[in-house]
Amino acid sequence: MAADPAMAWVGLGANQGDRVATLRAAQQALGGLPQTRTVVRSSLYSSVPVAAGGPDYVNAVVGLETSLSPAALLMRLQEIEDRHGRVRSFRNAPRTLDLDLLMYGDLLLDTPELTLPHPRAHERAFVLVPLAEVAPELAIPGRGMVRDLLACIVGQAVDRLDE
Ligand code: PH2
Ligand code: MG
Ligand code: MG
Repeated sequence: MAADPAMAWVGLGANQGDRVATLRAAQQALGGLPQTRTVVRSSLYSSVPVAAGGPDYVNAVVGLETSLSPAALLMRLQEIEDRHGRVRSFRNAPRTLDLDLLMYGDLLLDTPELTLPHPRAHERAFVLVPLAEVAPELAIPGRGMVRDLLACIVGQAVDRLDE
């Protein structure tokens, strides 16, 4: 039985390898997932690592309409990360591809595998700037509207890449 589709938001990041090519390939792969279609994609942005080391990150967000469950979608995200050579070494280690499930509809979830909304999305400009480009009035459940959250952040420069 097909579930009602939900709007899921995925944050994409990379700070190793050909970051732009990887993010573009990942955007394609997300749109190609079963029972899923891409609703909106942000531009790509660069920023220095927050609470982490290594080269600058390239980040973006994608809005998906999906009938995959949160757990099934998370598994698919990890498969795409793995196909792009993701190595899981230490927390916040530099990575070829990071696909974070930021939100799944209005769902609030706190399990060892998955916390929704993403526990740090509301305080990170590298998530909020691309979200504000495509969905400034989106509410992050329990946190507030993207535009308002972004207005509260100081000192996290995020630059849009020319495409
Ligand atoms: N991801 C992290 C840690 N720090 N900093 C930026 N600028 N962009 C990221 O995607 C990022 C980060 C852990 O996933
Ligand atoms: Mg992350
Ligand atoms: Mg991650």
